[in-house]
Amino acid sequence: MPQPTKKTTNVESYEFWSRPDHYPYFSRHVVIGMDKSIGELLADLRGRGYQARLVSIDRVALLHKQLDGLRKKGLFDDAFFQERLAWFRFQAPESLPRAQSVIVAAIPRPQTRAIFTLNGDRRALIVPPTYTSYDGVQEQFENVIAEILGRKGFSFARTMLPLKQLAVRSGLGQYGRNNICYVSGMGSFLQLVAVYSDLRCEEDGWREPVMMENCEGCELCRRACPTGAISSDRFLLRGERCIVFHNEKKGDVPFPDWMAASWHNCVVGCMHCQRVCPLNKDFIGWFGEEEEFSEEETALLLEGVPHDKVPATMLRKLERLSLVEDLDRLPRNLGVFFKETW
Ligand code: B12
Ligand code: SF4
Ligand code: SF4
Repeated sequence: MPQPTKKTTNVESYEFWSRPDHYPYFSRHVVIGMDKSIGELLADLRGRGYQARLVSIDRVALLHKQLDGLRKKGLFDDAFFQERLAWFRFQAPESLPRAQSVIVAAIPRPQTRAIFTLNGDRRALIVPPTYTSYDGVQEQFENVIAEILGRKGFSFARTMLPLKQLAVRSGLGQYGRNNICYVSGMGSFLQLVAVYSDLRCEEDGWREPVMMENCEGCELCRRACPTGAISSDRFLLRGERCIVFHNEKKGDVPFPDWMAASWHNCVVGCMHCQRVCPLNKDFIGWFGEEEEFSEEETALLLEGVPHDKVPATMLRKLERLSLVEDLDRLPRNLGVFFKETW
């Protein structure tokens, strides 16, 4: 394994992953000779607050190759891979066999907040960016794409691809040391979305994966991660150690013994490694919806109230935060915050 040539870049293979200096942090990548339709598409998306890139369909095989390479090196925990990464599909979509390109976009997303009270103990907990309206945001993007492409007689299809790798290699964003993708003007507060299209892409800004220059000499996220998921001996996240992997599991799966109750910090998900990041300082105070659950409502959630027994007003609060599908997880996930009183 080649050794990193820079002190703070502890990665498996620095030569291969090296950060090209001609890509200054958050520079706008300009594709020379970009097709007019593509230019108009990207400009239209930008006007709606999205940032997007287009890559040739041929790049999809490279996404596969990269993931497979890491797997063959034994860098993934088997159970983690099967549960979280085995569902990707790298073949051309059946509904669009003549797909020519992939459009990948970043959409700014705020955190939301849920406040719970039990026996006078009031806890304001965060629901991280992307959890609220995850599917809604993807659908909204598809509607926008349908409208823009439809005007020009083009079509699109859904993808089942690894989106961070796609976003970073397309030039849309860069990796933070915390393994999260950062995009200019959004920090890491964003949702990634992608679709196949039959828009032809002759040239794109494909590149090797890059870590942000700001991460060199910074270890704040690594030190803030209580589980060791961000480690100093490799860049790739140890997904099986990440709190998120565990608190997104079905509610009847208990947290592992090694996971201290004090490490939990969100209703679902985790914000430690994004909260401390200096590049999120403009976004960390950004909140969307906020809902407060009464003592009675909190007790119902901790008891594991089934969907059909949730009172209507409480259901609306859960819907606004997109927590209805988490009902079975809430007794476990919230229980750790009310250990003394529950
Ligand atoms: C599986 C998954 C998870 C897993 C694993 C996370 C992970 N880092 O892989 C778990 C459940 C832990 C998880 C957690 C979270 N997730 Co998640 N998750 C996904 C999912 C489904 C796939 C991600 C994936 O491909 N992982 C596989 C790894 C191998 O890919 P990768 O991280 O890009 O790794 C590459 C680099 O490590 C690179 N590499 C290897 N060595 C080196 C060395 C150097 C120097 C460099 C630069 C690169 C490099 O090679 C790898 C392969 O290409 C995507 C949705 C999707 N369809 O893609 C959402 C997604 C990645 N998740 C998302 C979010 C928001 C989160 C959380 C922030 C949620 C939260 N707040 O709780 C956390 C973040 C945890 C973290 N620190 O990474 C967003 C990320 C948005 C963003 N800004 O990046 C996504 C894209 C969903 C979305 N549609 O927006 N997630
Ligand atoms: S805290 Fe932010 S800037 Fe620092 S290493 Fe982590 S991702 Fe990079
Ligand atoms: S999301 Fe939490 S557990 Fe996962 S890497 Fe970040 S700080 Fe660590």
